[in-house]
This record gives sequence, structure tokens and C-alpha cells, in this order.
Amino acid sequence: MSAHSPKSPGWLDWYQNPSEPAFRLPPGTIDTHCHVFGPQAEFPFAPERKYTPCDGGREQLFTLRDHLGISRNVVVQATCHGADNSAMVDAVEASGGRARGIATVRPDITSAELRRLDAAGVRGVRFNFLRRLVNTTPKDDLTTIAEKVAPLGWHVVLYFESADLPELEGYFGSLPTPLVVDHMGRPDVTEPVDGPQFAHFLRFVERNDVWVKVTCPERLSVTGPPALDGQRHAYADVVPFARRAVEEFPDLVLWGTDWPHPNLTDHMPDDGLLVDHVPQVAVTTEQQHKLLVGNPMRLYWPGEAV
Ligand code: 0GY
Repeated sequence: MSAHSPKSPGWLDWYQNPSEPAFRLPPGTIDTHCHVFGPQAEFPFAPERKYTPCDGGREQLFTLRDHLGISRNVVVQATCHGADNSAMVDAVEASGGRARGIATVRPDITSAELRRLDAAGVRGVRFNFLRRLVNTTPKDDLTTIAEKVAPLGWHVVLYFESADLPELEGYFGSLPTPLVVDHMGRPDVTEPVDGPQFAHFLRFVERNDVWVKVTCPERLSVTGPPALDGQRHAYADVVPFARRAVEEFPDLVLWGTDWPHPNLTDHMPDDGLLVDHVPQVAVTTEQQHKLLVGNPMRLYWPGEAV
């Protein structure tokens, strides 16, 4: 039964009362990676899910959006909802045009259902290769899905571990849609930024014109949140990786919060600090504008004024 299941053991709830960011996001900033969890009573979690989160519904997402100075959201279907996109679609529809969605669909989805999702504001599908989040991801099924969504102008969002990129990149390159990669392809930030693993990822981006989300410093970091004495910046070890992606591909990078931050058990980020992380990775005003406004507008609201 999925109704009113208890949270997974060790589950950390999203941060209450996030700080006021010191960095002012430019008008029109888009959070391209966030989720909604339920609320469970209204939108039950999927039976096949790998975790049961706390509730994190659309109203709470919109409250955070307004608090941080974000204009628009891209709500990415979370694995705890499986291929039932109702909660995500509900959030997108309730946003009054200020949100787009990324769905999870099955290969037998009909064109009528795809058109309905498109009309609601969905612009892509997510292919998840993390073994701790999904069972199998049969490539034939994913190819069928990609071929169905390509005519709508949708893209595919890829979530994978950096160690799996060499095995997967040939397949990714064969997909008929634009590609967006979550969380910089999850680099091991204890490796040098100039090391072979991240270089491999950057060349993959270059070859395929891949959009890169420079998201989730809190998830990738080993050094972690700021020291209480103020002597250590938040997520300092992730900064060189994100900065490199922004410098090399200023027109392909995207930013997002990842609220409500699934599967964090060590610490839950203060979302205000995640905003203050932005000028660490995009150091010029021009880079910031592209990352936060120009690039995501081109991808999610093409042709529209900010
Ligand atoms: C993320 C990361 C994670 C989870 C999900 O859909 C999800 O369950 O995306 C993760 O556990 O790394 O992007 O939110």
C-alpha cells in the first residue's frame, strides 16, 4: 500500500525557513530542477518506488520560488511517483504558465496522452540510470520513448553516475532528441577537475551539444555545508567543476535547486545558501544571466519574453 506510508528511515525533510540569499537572482531566473512529492494524501507514491519521502507539494514549492526570487520552475518527475505524472502535472498547471514539466513515461504511451502532457506544459522525459533509484532501464524501451517524444520538440533528461558514462555515451549519442544532463553527470569531486573523468564528461558535452545542469552541489560535495565558524564556504569542492562547465559551455548550462532534495541523509541544504553558491560558479554578470535566465528560457520558453 502506498497511501500514508512512513518516510524512509533516516529521511531528512526539506529545510524550514531558508535564509534570505545575499546574492540577488536576476529577474526571470528559472529553477530547472525541482520536484514535488505528493502530498501523499492527494497524490499517492508509486508502489515500485525506492524511497518514501516527506510531502513537498506545489504550494510549498511556489513559496520557496517566491522567497528565493525565482520566476519560473521546471518540475522534474521524481522516481517516488513512478510513471504517474499527476502531481507534477498538477503543479505545472497550477503555476499559471510559470512552470514546465519533465515526465516519466512508459514506452506504450499513446500520442493522445503525450499531446495532453505537452498541452499541460511538459517539455521532456527523464531517463534514469541510477540503480539505487530504478530497477532496469531497457534501452529499447527508452529508444521507443525518445522516438515518440522527438516530434513534439521535447528533450531527454539523463541521470547517470559518472562511472557509467563510457558505457552509455554511445547510446546517448544515438537518441533523436536534445539531451540534458543532471548534476554535471555526477562527478567524483575528490578527483581533480582536470582529471580524466571530468575531461571525458566535458568532451561528451562538446560532441553532443548537451545541456548541463550545474546542480546539486550539496549532493556531490564531500566537504559539505559551510562551517559554523564561517571558515569554510558551502560545497567548496564542487565549485571548480561547476565553474569549469560554466566557462567551457556558457550557452549550455542550467541551474536549479533540486528542492525538496530527495535521499539526503547527512545534511539538508539551506536553499538560500544554494542561491549564494551561484556567484561562486558563474562569476561574471553575463555568465549568471545565461545560466539563470537566457539558457533556460531558450530551452523551456523559446520565443517568449522574460
Ligand atoms: C535528484 C536526485 C535524486 C533523486 C531523484 O527522482 C528522484 O528520485 O531524482 C537522487 O537520489 O540522487 O535529482 O533529485
